Amino acid sequence: MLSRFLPIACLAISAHLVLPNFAISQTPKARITTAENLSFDEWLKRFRAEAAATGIREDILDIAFANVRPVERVYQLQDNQPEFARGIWDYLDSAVSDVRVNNGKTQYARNKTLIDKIGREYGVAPETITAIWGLESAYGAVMGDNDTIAVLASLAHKGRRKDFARSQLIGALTILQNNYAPREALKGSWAGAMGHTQFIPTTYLSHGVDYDGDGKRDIWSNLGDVFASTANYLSASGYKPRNPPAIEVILPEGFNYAISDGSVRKPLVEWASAGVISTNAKPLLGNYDPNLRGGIIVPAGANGPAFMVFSNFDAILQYNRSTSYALAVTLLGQKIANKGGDVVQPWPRTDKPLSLTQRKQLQQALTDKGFNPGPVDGIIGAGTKRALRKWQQTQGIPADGYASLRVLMRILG
Ligand SMILES: [Ca+2]
Repeated sequence: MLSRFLPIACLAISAHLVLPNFAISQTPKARITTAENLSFDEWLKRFRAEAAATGIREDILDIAFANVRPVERVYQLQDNQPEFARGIWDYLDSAVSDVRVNNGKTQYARNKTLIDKIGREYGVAPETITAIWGLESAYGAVMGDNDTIAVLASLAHKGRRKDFARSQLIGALTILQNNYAPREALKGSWAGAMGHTQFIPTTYLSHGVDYDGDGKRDIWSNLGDVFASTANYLSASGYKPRNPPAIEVILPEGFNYAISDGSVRKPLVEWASAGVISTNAKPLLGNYDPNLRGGIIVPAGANGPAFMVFSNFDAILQYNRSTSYALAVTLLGQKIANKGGDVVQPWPRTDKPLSLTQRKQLQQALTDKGFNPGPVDGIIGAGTKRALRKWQQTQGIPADGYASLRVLMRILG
């Protein structure tokens, strides 16, 4: 899964605080693996031959790799797993800060005609387009100025995700060969995400849009291309206009937390009759489509806020496979549009995040007890949470899948 790789590392380096965009379309599987012990120049020679075999022209390869040298720091960034995970409330504090909200309102007002028009054409709420723009690049302020070809070549030469980087590098070369962007424009994050939208090359190729029709898909400086590319990707991921991505809800006493992973989807009317109520001034029924199918998530466990998530939340997750990210886009968008966005129920801010060692201890304990959380790698992903829920059910405690110190103490006995 994508979430098992870079997003964790990126929390630590986040110049622009957001998890960069790793939501990608299916990437072609690399056909030829490269040897770890080749020098960069030997690797490049071999790679150029492979790229040529896929149809990339020699003159494009010459232009692409002129003066390209390996970028050593990408390997540290890639391997940087933080000692302490952040609580989602810390992430949201920065992702949905007053500064980002106010900048979002200013930027939306400044570009309202264009964003509204593109929103109508693609069927995406203007505030969702604006919020993604705000999270991906702080509204274009932080796009990264790494040379995309150089960082991708470095990651394709060595490291943990060579095949992924290699397919992105072929994508970047295809961008040049298709003349969608000039060589000097290909800049972005250390991991290959580019421009205002932080698209990786394969996403750019599959969903980038030349909105103004000048022949370029300019996600670095043309805001029409930027907004249309974002809206096009969301629309292709199943985004539907008029429905919210998520709303905060209060769960009834005795709620079965085993289904609080968002996977059980029911019509809103059924949740309402089961006692789920809205936290804002709008009651659940009468303000939303009663047949809208939603699922429940509790990102910080049973002692934190609960949200009902809808298909538009899933579409945002295609952009970046992180619940925190999708929630941030939702709340930031609601605030930009003056449609709420304040979380009413308190986050468990006194919970200390588990250290890397403690996260591994938890996974090891779940493994030892036969709950199969997957690899003991300190990354609390879907597998660990599923295993934790199963163990919690055997203990008769809320099966919220939330990895807290309390739960660790209990499982260690
Ligand atoms: Ca264009």
